[in-house]
Amino acid sequence: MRIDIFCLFPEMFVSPFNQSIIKRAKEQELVDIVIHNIRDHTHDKHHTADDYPYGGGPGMVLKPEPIFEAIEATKQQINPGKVAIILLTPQGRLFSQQIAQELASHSHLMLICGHYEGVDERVHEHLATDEISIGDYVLSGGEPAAMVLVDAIVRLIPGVLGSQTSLNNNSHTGGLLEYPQYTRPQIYRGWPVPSVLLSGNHEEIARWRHQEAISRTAKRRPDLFFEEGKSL
Ligand code: 6GU
Repeated sequence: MRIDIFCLFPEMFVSPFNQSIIKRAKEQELVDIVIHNIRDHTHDKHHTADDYPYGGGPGMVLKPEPIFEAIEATKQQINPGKVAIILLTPQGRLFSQQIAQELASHSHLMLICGHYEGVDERVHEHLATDEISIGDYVLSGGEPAAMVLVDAIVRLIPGVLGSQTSLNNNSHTGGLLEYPQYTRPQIYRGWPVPSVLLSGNHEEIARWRHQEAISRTAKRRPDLFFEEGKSL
């Protein structure tokens, strides 16, 4: 998979993309992540990427030209296959495990990080093919949201994680939160590991874990039970 990210602060990605799973996925050439500075596609002396909003009001708006030109220049370099052009914005559809799975099946993603009061509406209307938000709160820019998407998507690319089972047992994959996990020591500060986990009875253990996942989800995230089309 190839992922191009278009943003104003490319350096923000350096450390997060050079650690852990994403670092390994890049080294194994399972993903190629290219960061672009939108400012490199401005033409004026001051490399202006933003401007005042028409009609007045507070803040600045990202100009359309450098964003269109950055995306078009990159599209030309790469074989003209299907690419999802995703604008990161608090106005987008809410990111979820299901959307991560959907995006993981693409061979090429382009992520545009919004900033300031917003992005010129023509980017929304005529360039982006999708708009995504990572939650109902305001970030000062789309870069952290792009990191969240990349992390959630890259770990789903076949071969990136060690075992497929660690993919399937996670919170949200099956519409439930994950069951509680324990490791050694067996008793820590007087708090014991549930005895069923020491029993060696795999059927019992699976049943206990499923029950825990259900009761935990009901208690902490009752909304997950009432998602459309969901049944337990
Ligand atoms: Cl994608 N961008 C910004 N600026 N704020 C957000 C967001 C995105 N998702 C949630 N809040």
